[in-house]
Amino acid sequence: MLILRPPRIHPSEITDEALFWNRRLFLGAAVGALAAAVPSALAASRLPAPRSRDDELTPYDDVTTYNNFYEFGLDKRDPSRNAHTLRPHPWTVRVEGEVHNPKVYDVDELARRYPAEERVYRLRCVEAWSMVIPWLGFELNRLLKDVEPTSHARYVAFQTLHDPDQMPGQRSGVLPWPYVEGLRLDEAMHPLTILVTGLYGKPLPNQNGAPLRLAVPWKYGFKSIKSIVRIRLTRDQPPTTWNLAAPREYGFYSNVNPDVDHPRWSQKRERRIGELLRRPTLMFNGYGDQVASLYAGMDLRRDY
Ligand SMILES: Nc1nc2c(c(=O)[nH]1)N[C@H]1C(S)=C(S)[C@@H](COP(=O)(O)O)O[C@H]1N2
Ligand SMILES: [Mo]
Repeated sequence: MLILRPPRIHPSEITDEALFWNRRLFLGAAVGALAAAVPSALAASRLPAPRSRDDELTPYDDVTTYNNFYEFGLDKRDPSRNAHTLRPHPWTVRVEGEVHNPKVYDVDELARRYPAEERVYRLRCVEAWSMVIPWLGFELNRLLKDVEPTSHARYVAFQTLHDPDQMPGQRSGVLPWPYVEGLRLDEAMHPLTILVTGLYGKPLPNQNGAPLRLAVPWKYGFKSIKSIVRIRLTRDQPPTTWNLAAPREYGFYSNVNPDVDHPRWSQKRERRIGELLRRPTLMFNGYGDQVASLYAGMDLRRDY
């Protein structure tokens, strides 16, 4: 993300705000085309897919070949080329810290315990591109309730695997390893926050963060940490990788916000992968109805 240049916005691309808000539609009715791609066992638990032309699913090929996963290189194509060295099975995830009931889960056990449902979410990268992805996963709050947070738990810290043999990019110094992320406990408990185990009705490809990654759709994509091995409940706000790398540019909250520009480029508009013209970025990535109350009274310019 550090290496990107600001997108140039041509005046002709700017949509009139009122027109845009009228056009805006929420994810709602089912899309028939997807059904064919989803095994029948999964189809039963399927949630609504986009109804709007504005939110067509990003093709599988783009979702799986245009990735950010610096453990496998910096180019968007690198993860799909290089992530075969990752061995997502067997895999364990520790859940620990300020909990009464710490656990070590095997991912297969997790999958049995929390059957996957489909969630179609917009993913908005801080680099000002976006995708619409049919994830498979389950609400993180289910796992957190299971381990019984203590009254001191206020944040949740996440950590990616640290193994340069499986993740060769960790031999470079582009970021401090392992990749870490964090949420406030109420954000982590929010029903939109999911642990992802698949996409397009299939197991999660390595380049998308197999076997388990986060999806927090109202935040910039880098909050959605991949290939998680540890989840730790904490009293204090945990460090996060991009904040460590460039604190002025990447805050802890990183809510999608068209009114708070990145110091080196605008966040007002975005390019939906597969489209030519940029579209306006929505506050909280369009999920404001559901999440704005989490930030009542906060100054989102200060807490960026
Ligand atoms: N461990 C780890 N997680 C990560 C990243 C990364 O480099 N390493 N990149 C983040 C960024 S910047 C984005 S935009 C999303 C991209 O997810 P996708 O490749 O599945 O679209 O993953 C996030 N999770
Ligand atoms: Mo990103």
